[in-house]
Amino acid sequence: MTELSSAAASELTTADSSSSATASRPAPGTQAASAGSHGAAEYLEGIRQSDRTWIGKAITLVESTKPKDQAKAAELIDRLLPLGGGACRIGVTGVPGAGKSTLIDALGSMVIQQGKKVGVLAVDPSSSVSGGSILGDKTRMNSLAQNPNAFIRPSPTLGKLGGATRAAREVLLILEAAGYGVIFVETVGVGQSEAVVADMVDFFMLVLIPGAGDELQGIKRGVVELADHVVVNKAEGDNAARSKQAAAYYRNALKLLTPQTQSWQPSVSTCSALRRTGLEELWEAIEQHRHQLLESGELQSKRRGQQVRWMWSMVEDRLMTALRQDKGVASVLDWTVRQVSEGKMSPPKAAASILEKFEFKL
Ligand SMILES: Nc1nc2c(ncn2[C@@H]2O[C@H](COP(=O)(O)OP(=O)(O)O)[C@@H](O)[C@H]2O)c(=O)[nH]1
Ligand SMILES: [Mg+2]
Repeated sequence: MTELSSAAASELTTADSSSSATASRPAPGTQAASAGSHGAAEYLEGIRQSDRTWIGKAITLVESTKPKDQAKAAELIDRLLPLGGGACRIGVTGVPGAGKSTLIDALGSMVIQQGKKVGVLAVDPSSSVSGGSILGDKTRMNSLAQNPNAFIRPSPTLGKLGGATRAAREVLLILEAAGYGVIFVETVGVGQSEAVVADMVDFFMLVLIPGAGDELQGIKRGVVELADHVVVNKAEGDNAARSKQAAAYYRNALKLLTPQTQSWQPSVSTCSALRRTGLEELWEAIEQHRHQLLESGELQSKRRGQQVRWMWSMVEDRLMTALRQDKGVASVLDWTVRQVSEGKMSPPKAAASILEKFEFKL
């Protein structure tokens, strides 16, 4: 197995971490006041010390929709950026029931035994509707939930994907700055969430189960194209042979696609998350991928691209939030929507009249 050297890891950080040290260094946990009254420096120090209480508080802060909290969160993120970048970020997608959480639990436990700390977050656009999946995930990650070297954080969606994206990226950075060397981001294969998650991780894997006949059941082709690795799970007992067939099918299918990165041809393996078999091979693929992309410089350029897209998604997010809150826009919105739906006004004209009313202020 290739171990990521610390020099290579620090190559990925965007700035000199010594410049991020803050003037005030209060002892974490000694502040009695409410979370809202803390300064960014206090959060920063707590995170640097990997204090779970402070990590939790910081996550609550970045997930907050209050403008005051958002300003503080932005400052915190600014200070955290130089501390981040060292973790191996792994995205995990697949249909509900494929075994993603079970696999993260098994793989996470394995890498903790190698001396690493593991963070897990979930981006689940359906949880605002179903409300129950978060609890489900926790019960499926029994080993990690009890492990002091693991931090599991289900990410609330704030009702829309944009909000989930923003918070998830920031939570990832908090965990990374707190010294979590391996971070898993789980997402269900719904809507655009896979693409969003693929754009915040280094390695994106698709978890499949050997399907009856149609190997592409429930999986959109676009998701396969995003994958750096396809793992066929539940490959045990009666399923073992079918899993091998499915793996062979995907090996061929992936050869026909243009790889996302020049230095990595997507790989395929089988495993049983339940029996904990095939995990070494899977981890080997993750490390190999990391090694190749570091060597070629593609990991750095990939992350640079992600940072720029993160910026644009925040711009879009804030513009849309401001637009929805704008009084002038609100005064014409319902009427305009009705005009368009009744065919009395063209969509371009309606868009223009909404934007005319919009007065953007930060
Ligand atoms: N037989 C078998 N069942 C598994 C395996 N991995 C997960 N499961 C089961 O599949 C169900 C869904 O697992 P879960 O991890 O919650 O799937 P997720 O929705 O993709 O996160 C649970 O009942 C698991 O126990 C496996 O390797 N073999
Ligand atoms: Mg799950």
